[in-house]
Amino acid sequence: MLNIVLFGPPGAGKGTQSEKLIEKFQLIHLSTGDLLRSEIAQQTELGMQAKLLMDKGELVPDAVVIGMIRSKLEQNQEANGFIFDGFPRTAAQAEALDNLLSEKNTSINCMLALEVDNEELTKRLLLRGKDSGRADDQNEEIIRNRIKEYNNKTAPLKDFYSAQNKFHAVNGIGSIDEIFNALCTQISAVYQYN
Ligand code: B4P
Repeated sequence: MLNIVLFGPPGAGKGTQSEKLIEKFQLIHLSTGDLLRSEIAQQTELGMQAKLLMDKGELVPDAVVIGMIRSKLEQNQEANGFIFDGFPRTAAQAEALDNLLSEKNTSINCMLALEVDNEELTKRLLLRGKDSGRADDQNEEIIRNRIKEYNNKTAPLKDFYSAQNKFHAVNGIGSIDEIFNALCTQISAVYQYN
């Protein structure tokens, strides 16, 4: 199996690059942001509670996102592997993911971190906000809060994966294809493929 954590601040290009990686490596895409937005669209109880936090740029409780990932792993027992996009975002989520995968006799192969500066992130998200309608992309103050949440709670996960020798940084500025090629080069260093 090939299991990749795609990491980076909001707007770094995780969703964009995930789409290309799942096609090339035939992986299942697990984006907690997409899963939460789908709950919101269906107006479930979970979705309505998550929306209150997401609209402010805050993280949703660990138990909620861990539960969503657990059930997706169970629904995809025969997968070649997974791309975890936007998950884990806290130390508790990273530990839970290691445990869930070890129950399935597998593990994370690598964490690929897209590096993009704050000015570029804000520019990209405000641009997406113009046509996506996403409340969390509309306003600079909310975007700054998302970046703050990332720096406080998510960025420390670099150390968690570095300690396992799984952390690899990739420049997230450039064309989508250039960044994709750089990600594939990193994957080929840890995983044999044709
Ligand atoms: P996510 O949906 O994960 O949102 P994101 O971080 O903003 O998305 P992403 O980084 O994938 O955006 P992309 O670069 O593709 O999370 C939203 C919210 O959900 C969180 O704030 C939180 O509240 C909640 N949540 C999700 N997961 C959670 C978890 N595990 N725990 C707790 N809460 C959780 O796209 C950005 C834009 O950049 C696009 O418009 C794209 O076209 C553009 N772009 C991409 N690559 C580019 C490039 N190379 N050059 C120029 N533009 C580029």
